[in-house]
Amino acid sequence: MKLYFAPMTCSLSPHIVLRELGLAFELIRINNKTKQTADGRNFLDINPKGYVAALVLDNGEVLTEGPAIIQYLADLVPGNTLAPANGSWERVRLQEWLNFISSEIHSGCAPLFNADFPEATKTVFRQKLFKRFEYLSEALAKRDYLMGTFGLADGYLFTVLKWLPFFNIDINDWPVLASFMDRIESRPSVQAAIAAEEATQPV
Ligand SMILES: N[C@@H](CCC(=O)N[C@@H](CS)C(=O)NCC(=O)O)C(=O)O
Repeated sequence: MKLYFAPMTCSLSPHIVLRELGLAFELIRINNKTKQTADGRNFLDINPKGYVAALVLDNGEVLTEGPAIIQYLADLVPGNTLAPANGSWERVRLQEWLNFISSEIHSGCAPLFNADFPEATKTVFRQKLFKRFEYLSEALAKRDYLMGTFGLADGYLFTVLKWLPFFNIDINDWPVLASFMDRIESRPSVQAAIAAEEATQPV
């Protein structure tokens, strides 16, 4: 399998999952501006949507969309603890979290990266995000991980909350979330993924 990624973007989430599961994979960096890949291709030929992450399977199939990729990976390893069994009620709960992270936090952060938006507009998006952080704080005050034990949703949430310093948002304003971030960052898979991304050469 090949994971096309850009450092510290949402592709960190499937990268963490690959390492948690001990799956063999090749990590290929892309330049998200030029869409050139480190293996000499035009990324748009791999994912015409133009964004990471993209997982290329050994049979040539290309899978995109972070929540789909990480569930596919977890299902490759039966009995793993990252995702409840497909078809179970608990799996639906996981999908509820993944959708929340994708649509409310990941997409909620996107406008804050946009240099063309005026500060007043960004404040509206910030306030909406803060409401979501309150909700997450309440959930994580009751348990260390979103589904009780470490799993797919935690790696994804960690990935998107890691962007907050770019927006001058201090995670310490939500102490429960700050502890969550420390907990996830201490995992060997997470440290290895971050180090491996940092060690790649710019394209
Ligand atoms: N819906 C996609 C969104 C992926 C996405 O937002 N990727 C960003 C990085 S976090 C990206 O590569 N943006 C570059 C672009 O859109 O040109 C998913 O959930 O995987």
